[in-house]
Amino acid sequence: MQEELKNIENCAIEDIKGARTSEGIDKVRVKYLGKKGELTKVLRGMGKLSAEQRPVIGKIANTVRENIEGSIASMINSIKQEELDDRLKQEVIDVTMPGKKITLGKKHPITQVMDDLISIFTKMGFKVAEGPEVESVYYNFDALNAAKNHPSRDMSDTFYISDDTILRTQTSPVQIRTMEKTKPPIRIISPGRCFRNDTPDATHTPMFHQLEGLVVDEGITLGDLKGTLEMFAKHFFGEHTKIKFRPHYFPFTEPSAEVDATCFKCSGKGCSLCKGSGWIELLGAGMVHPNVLKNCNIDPEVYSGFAFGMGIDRLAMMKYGIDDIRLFFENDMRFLNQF
Ligand code: FA5
Repeated sequence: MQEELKNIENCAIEDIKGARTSEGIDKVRVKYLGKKGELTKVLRGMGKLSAEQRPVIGKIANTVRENIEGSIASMINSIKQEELDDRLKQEVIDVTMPGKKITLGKKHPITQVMDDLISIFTKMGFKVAEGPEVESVYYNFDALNAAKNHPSRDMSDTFYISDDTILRTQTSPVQIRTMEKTKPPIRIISPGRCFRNDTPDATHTPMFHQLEGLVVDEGITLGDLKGTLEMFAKHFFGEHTKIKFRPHYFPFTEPSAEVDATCFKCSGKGCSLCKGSGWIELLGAGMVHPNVLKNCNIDPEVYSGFAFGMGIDRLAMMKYGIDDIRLFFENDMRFLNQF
């Protein structure tokens, strides 16, 4: 039995040396010291030994167990150390390596101009309203007092999705949606995308951006419209900017006007940007037509209002001196990075 115990110890030590992982060591422990392990089996046979032999063999068996346990413990320590060394090697950070360049994104120039406009008008007390880009013919034309035969309704000007659904051609439908939901006093702006079946050229793209403005209250006059737009032009283009109204026609305003500002490049003297006139066209505007107020259940005898709509892309062109609107939408980073 003594022989057998020595043999078990030698085999266990060999197995321990051969185990390279924590799991391997565990298997060895079970193989020799587990319930059905080799050493346990031998110890169970000790009952058959004589009274003199039992303490001698018991002592040897204990020493064998202690030796096996000791080897297992020291092997576990060295395996853990190896595993830690491996991990540290893998996770090592070389602080001398060149860093990865993180390129910061920025807002598209149109979005920057839109943010500027929102900031100017919200300081004047306007709230921002939104409307859908896929719009009904009712909100885009009918409720805005557009005659059934108005040329803008034509397939050649408007993208039709079905007979009564279109991509909105202007932000003006937000006027109706706002007046249906809110009763005066109303003071909103609404920036957003618009779509027209226009052939792309230096000043037209089929998708572009407008900013709508609407004010409705008791006693609103053309003077309020003029004051508001003058304030806007001075903030956007500079303190010395002047504006002028030219009579125009829009179905949803009466009277209607196109509004020009003194050219910010030459201060009204005349240059290549304003084609020598000293003026640059800014936007369309006018007093809200009584029919439009009636369509929204607002009494035109009590309330009056003004509205305006400007092309944001054209304003961005003026502000940055860009002579072709298409540049904004070609996604050329050499162009966009300049803003
Ligand atoms: C309108 O769309 C009116 N809804 C504006 C308005 C609102 C008038 C409220 C009165 C009261 P107009 O069709 O002129 O108006 O368009 C307004 C602006 O949108 C133009 O001055 C121009 O800056 C811009 N615009 C129109 N079509 C295009 C296009 N294809 N590409 C780029 N900008 C465009």
